[in-house]
Amino acid sequence: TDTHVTKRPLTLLGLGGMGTALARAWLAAGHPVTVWNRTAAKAGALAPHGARVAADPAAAVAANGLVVLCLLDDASIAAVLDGVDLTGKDLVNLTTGTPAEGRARARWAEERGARFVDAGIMGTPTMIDTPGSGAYVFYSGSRALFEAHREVLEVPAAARFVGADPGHAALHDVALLSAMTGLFAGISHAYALIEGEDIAPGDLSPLLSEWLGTMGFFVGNAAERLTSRDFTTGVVSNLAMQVAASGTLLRTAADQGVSTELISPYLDLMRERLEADPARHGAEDTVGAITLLRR
Ligand code: FVH
Repeated sequence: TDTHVTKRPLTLLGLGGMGTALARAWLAAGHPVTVWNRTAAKAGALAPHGARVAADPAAAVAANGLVVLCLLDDASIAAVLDGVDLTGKDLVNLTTGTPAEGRARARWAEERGARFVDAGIMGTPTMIDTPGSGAYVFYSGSRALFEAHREVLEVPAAARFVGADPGHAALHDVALLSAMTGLFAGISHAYALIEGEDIAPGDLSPLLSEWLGTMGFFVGNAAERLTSRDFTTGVVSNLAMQVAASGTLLRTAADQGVSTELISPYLDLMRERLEADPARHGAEDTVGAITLLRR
């Protein structure tokens, strides 16, 4: 059988690095894909791979019921789709945005007669359609839309539906990216400490990887304590000790001539929690400091 007539068609708006990787994945899987991109050459480059190139966003949207957006940001969605008839369309927004933008975009789509899911891509273009890469996509919003197109959506990367609130895909995305940012900050500080010493970055690298893997227990520990609100039972390394030990981190940085700007905010938060009630919080797990962040 000809897979091109049995696979479900879709439209993709936005052919940057990520959009092009997605288009190639759907085309390789035999889905008819109609594409449009502001810079026409990027759309033209996909024609030899089987893409149908639309002349403008309106024509691209009119071509199929399923319309996928992979643009730079929320503002570019407005620039591309304002004035385009979205009645009866199923919009899947793979453009990275904030939870508030996801919710506002869902209302905007509903007002125009379209169903909507927002999404957050956890992966880079090179991880798309690459078995074992670990890439996946968070989706939230219309479950009916998601279930109707699940098979198509799972072609480029695995799909994880995280609820009916259209802001929750972005919230999951940003939560994970924020954790990654702190992790990268800590790793950057560690490498800065050894610069100029007779320790090769390549020698520290496996030690860092191993240590961060071991310390990954903090993720589950924090979840359990934030759920139970019990910061005291079974504490292994208490806050008083951690704050005292943080002096060693700060003095070592000073001795090595390294700025503490990447690690100080977290150390300051632990100290603030301790100083609020040393007798009580000193014996707690450091997870309690998280409660100070919602100010
Ligand atoms: N690339 C990555 O590693 C990350 C992985 C996680 C998800 N992000 C998000 O995915 C969205 C698209 O990212 P991208 O990598 O494709 O980004 P670019 O290569 O910069 O392409 C941007 C596309 O958006 C078009 N565009 C921008 N502004 C406008 C506008 N005002 N009107 C119409 N189109 C616009 C741009 O068109 P052109 O420059 O080729 O003409 C590209 O198609 C993004 O949200 C990431 O945060 C990627």
